[in-house]
Amino acid sequence: MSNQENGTAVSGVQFPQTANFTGIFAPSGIEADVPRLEVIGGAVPMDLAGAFFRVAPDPQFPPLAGDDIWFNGDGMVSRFGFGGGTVSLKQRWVRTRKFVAEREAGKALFGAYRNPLTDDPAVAGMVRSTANTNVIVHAGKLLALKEDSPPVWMDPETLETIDPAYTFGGRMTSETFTAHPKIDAQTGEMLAFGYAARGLCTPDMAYYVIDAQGEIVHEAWFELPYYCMMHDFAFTQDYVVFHVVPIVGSWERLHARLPHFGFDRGREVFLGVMPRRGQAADLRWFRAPTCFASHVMNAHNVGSVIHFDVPTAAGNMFPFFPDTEGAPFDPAAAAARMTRWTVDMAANSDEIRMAPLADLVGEFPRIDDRFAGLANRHGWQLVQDATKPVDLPGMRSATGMMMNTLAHIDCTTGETDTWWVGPTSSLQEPAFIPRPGSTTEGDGYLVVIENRLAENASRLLLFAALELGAGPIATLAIPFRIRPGLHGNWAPASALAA
Ligand code: V55
Ligand code: FE
Repeated sequence: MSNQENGTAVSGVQFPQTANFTGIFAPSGIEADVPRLEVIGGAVPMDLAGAFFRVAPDPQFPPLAGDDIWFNGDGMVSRFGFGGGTVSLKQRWVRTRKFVAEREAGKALFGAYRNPLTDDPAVAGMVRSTANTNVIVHAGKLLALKEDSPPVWMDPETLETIDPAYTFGGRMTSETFTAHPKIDAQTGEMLAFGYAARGLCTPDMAYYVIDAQGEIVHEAWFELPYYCMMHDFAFTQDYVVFHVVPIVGSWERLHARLPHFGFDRGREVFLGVMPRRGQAADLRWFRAPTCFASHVMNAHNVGSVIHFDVPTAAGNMFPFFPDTEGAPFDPAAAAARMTRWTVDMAANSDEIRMAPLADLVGEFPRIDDRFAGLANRHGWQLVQDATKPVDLPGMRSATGMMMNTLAHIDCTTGETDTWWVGPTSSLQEPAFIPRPGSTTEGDGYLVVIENRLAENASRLLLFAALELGAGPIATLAIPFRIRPGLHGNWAPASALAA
């Protein structure tokens, strides 16, 4: 239960006393096996069987450069195992090539986020994955993902790392694989892409269809309008949809030791649409004036018309990837609201139409994943409700990444239902858990980690997914602090046994 296992002492670790390494962002470094979390309120449904996996950046060593961004920490995977009304917790660092090399050296060898020019020459050419962005089960494998590298294959029961650079039996020739692959519940297929697929800062994209058995059965290669952070995408029954937003990067930036990415307000936004089994020649680009969108809620098509639902902001959401022209970060422009982007493959126009779906400010949208690619009625997301008080030293309102509210959106009416976590906590991204035996959209639960900021502690909360306002149906204490994470997914017991 420490970062000293396997005999290599990690002593004298001293992290920088910067905002990225203190308070809620203090590294955790805790690998743990907790057989049963204490239920301190409500009850966990007896029939819930499966696991909620999530991952957080959690640096093993102090950074080479003296400070570092949150996005660059080593992936630490948490596995909340549900069964018989109890929840266990297992937490392990992913044994990436980076993690193993640095543990052997007893210090950091890799430098700045996505800048190999800042690495120790000893690791030149090594896969740089931190595997810190998402974890998802497909075809019996737990994949820990970082969008600059191939997946890391882990055992979904033990969290043992099996292959630190999994290439689907050599079939994947892209150098990278997205952290946001999508699973089509109707077919069991996983749809995915890699950008910078032929090397860092290249505009090359590879698109893959992976069947329910985990075999790559289709691929397509094409070029982006410009190199940028291709963080997420969407699919519909008939199409895949790629949004291109101006978080741009270049070798010039890397040589200048600037952050890999910066926001370029001078560039247009594009939406690429391609049939699911299409090739580059079938891909069509639509365009809109500059804006920013990251995580997609869902998409669907009605014939040739594609609806793509995504929290959309006027400007940059990431202060650590600054404006390329030096404009100061603008929190108002960073506010994202759920927006429907609509394009028509049969139209002559290449316009992207945009219309609001809800007036909440926030991010991290989720759906009942059984309805991915279909017209979903229900959506959930985190919200920054700036009207609610914050009772923490140094913080006056719910700005920045201070997600203080969980929301349900009825996409057919625009109505919302919210639950505020209180003045001393924030929330991590939720995941939807279907109620065992149910097939109706939204029939299930939301699982979410609460950051208890005043006491540096964490809890696991379970909600009835369509009754958020009623508060959690179960509250579980976690005996140590869980570092803020990015993404995670539920896998039912049947998917773990496969
Ligand atoms: C994101 C997170 C990343 C990353 C790129 O939008 C994008 C989130 C945790 O790392 O490398
Ligand atoms: Fe993400």
